Amino acid sequence: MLSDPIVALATAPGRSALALVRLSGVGVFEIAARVIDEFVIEPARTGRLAAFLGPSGKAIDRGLYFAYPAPHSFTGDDTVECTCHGGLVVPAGLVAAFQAAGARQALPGEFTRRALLNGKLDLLQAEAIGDLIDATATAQASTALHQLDGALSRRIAALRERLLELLALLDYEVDFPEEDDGPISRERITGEAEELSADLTALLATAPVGERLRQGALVVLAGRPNVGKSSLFNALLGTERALVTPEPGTTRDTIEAQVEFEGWPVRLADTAGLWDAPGAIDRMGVDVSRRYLGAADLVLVCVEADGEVEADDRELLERWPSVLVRTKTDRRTDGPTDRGELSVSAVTGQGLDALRRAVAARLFDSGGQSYADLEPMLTRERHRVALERARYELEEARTLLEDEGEPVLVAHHVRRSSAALEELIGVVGVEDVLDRVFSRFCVGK
Ligand SMILES: Nc1nc2c(ncn2[C@@H]2O[C@H](COP(=O)(O)OP(=O)(O)O)[C@@H](O)[C@H]2O)c(=O)[nH]1
Ligand SMILES: [Mg+2]
Repeated sequence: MLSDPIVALATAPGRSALALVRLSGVGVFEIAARVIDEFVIEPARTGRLAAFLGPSGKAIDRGLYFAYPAPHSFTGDDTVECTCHGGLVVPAGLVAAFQAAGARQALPGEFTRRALLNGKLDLLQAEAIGDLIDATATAQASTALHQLDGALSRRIAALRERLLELLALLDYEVDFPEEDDGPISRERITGEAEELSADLTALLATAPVGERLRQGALVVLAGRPNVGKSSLFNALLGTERALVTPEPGTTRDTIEAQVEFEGWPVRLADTAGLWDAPGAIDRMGVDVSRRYLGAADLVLVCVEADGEVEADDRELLERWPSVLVRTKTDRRTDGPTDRGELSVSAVTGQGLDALRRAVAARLFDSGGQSYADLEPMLTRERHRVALERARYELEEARTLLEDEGEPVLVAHHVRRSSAALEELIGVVGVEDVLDRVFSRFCVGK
């Protein structure tokens, strides 16, 4: 049912000072009155201290509750939130009491889904809630918050509005075809279509960095054995994750870890590197390295400070998006390294901050300006695919316009372009899109 009463623990289960239990749907105030001692709705949205009672009337806990009469709640339906003590017993007991009183356990993302159906937020904002919760780096969180705030939604809505205006101009031409140079000139229509197409393209250009930002950029350490890749990996992580020995070929499997460079999300990978491996296992390690190189957003090609950049290294530098990193600078005796080269020591920590800064800038900056300042950004494949479809349909319309095609046909493509944007925001209830988006949510969201 669309708004039957649902209940869930909104905070992470386990040991904690407090926990939040959320109840929403039609009839939740009656259900709340069976569990919360002396429950009152008014004054709304105001915390009141009360005893929470189990089905037998025995107290489960004492805590605060808030009543949110519709439509002034997160979901848009009548809602009650209870703050109780944390841990394994009390929150579970409270959820069970609400279930015994007539609510059902919520499905993953069901609260947010209702908020969407009640027009409290759109699909882009709903996704942003998930991204904000899943963020591991500050830049991810601020982008998600911006999207939750409606920045991307407003941009998409404005584009859609202009497509609808274009449609109105075309309709006018359908209705009054004889007015050759009537109030609306063809130039005006083609000019507007061209501008719109350019704006769609500009927004699409944010997708690579936006998706990289949401998922974390993959940075791969590569280079010949023993140049200090694993040591650098550990130093950047601040823990001894990868094994380090003076023996070549210590690293076989690729190890990946989530780190933050200057607030930006990076997935750092330590590889075996590419080399003429003697044994079967070593060769498997080299194969894995190769796959990682193919997926990398940036490859750090490591060469010892007093070593030569050899043919293998040069090949890596030419083939992949990469930077040369000079390692073990503490051992170098003959003065500073070449300017513009990154040089680090895993032993002294020298150059690590500069490396983090340079990598973050390379991955997330554009001409000195951080991509995050050029918000809003497309952060998901779903966004990119929808926008590509919108642009494709608009291009079809433009081709027809140039060929003096039928305005009805042109309008058809403009309408499809606008429909792609509507699906993106969730204006039209495309159930399977909703299912896909919400299946990744946790219960209580
Ligand atoms: N002096 C010095 N030795 C290092 C440094 N980084 C790595 N090493 C040494 O170089 C050897 C190989 O290091 P390792 O990280 O396993 O290299 P990998 O094979 O490229 O992963 C080990 O004996 C390390 O102790 C460094 O910054 N300074
Ligand atoms: Mg290693």
